[in-house]
Amino acid sequence: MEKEEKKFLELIEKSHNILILAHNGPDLDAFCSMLFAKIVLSKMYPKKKFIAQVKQGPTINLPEMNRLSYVEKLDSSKCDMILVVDSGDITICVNDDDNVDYKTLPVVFVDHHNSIVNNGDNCVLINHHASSATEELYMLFTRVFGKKFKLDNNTAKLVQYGIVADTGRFLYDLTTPNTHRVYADAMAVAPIDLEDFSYRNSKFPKEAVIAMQEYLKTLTIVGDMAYMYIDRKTIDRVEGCKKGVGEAQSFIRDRFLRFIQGVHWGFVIKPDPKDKNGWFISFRSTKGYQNVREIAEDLGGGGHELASGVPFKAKNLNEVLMTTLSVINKHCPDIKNKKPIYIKNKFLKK
Ligand SMILES: [Mn+2]
Repeated sequence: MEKEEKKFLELIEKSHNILILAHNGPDLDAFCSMLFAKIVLSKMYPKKKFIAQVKQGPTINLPEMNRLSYVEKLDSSKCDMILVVDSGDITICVNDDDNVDYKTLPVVFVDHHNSIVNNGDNCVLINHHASSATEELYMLFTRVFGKKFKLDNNTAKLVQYGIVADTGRFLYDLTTPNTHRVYADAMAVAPIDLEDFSYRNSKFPKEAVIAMQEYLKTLTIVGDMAYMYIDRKTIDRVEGCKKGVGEAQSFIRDRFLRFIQGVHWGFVIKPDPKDKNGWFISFRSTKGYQNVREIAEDLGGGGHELASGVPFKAKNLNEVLMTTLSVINKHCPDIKNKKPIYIKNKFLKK
């Protein structure tokens, strides 16, 4: 057992009420790992209370999701320990108006992301860079509880959902042989219906269609790159646009942009709703094509070779677009010499 794991057990044994948290705007792996932790730890320590607080629920039905505690503000006042899953950074889990005393209470993080943040001396970090927080927790429980830890039908399903969600059905590089081994263990207990899950998990709200239409109007293809954007003015002008803009952006970015024949990479732009001079540029690419991390870094952002992003400050969309295109031209000389095809680009015609 590693010293962090020993510390984790020591802290739980000393505590009575343990608050379980995940990052803001939790994704499926965050919900699954919160529930997984709560169910397993409650069974191991029946006299202790484990409270998994959330402000919103998951978008699909998960086993035992009624065991999440819905709150308006996160509150640690009745707790003597905090367990954070699927994040290694407390500041993305707790907002200023929450009542979480993470500066004095002991905090244990069970995370799998690459970014390592120093949260303070009262914090313990367990992170082996697994595919998902659920895989990370499964390995942790196996190591610290040994044979006493056993999956039941519900926890087996949570493990599978978490892994499938974070690996995109085993497509992403973070899938390892161990990910498959853990998945197989869980599947042997109670398999989930992967087909049905993927179908439900790819749904988007009706409202997103309005913003999607606005994105599509701006589609521009230059060589093997494509881009789309939405302006603040459009969001304000077009009725119903605001509500679905976030979902529309992820759909356009992840499921449309690179799927146009001849297009292998590109970017989408959207305004930051909290800052009138703030914008987000998101790049996506396909293996074997453009390294979009270099471009994002040059614009002041970062990320991975095939998925990167930039928070950008500019007075208007034109400035964001022109800066982005000039950085792209610098990195990709062939793009520079290609003539853009505007699908319906009112913005540039002006
Ligand atoms: Mn995760």
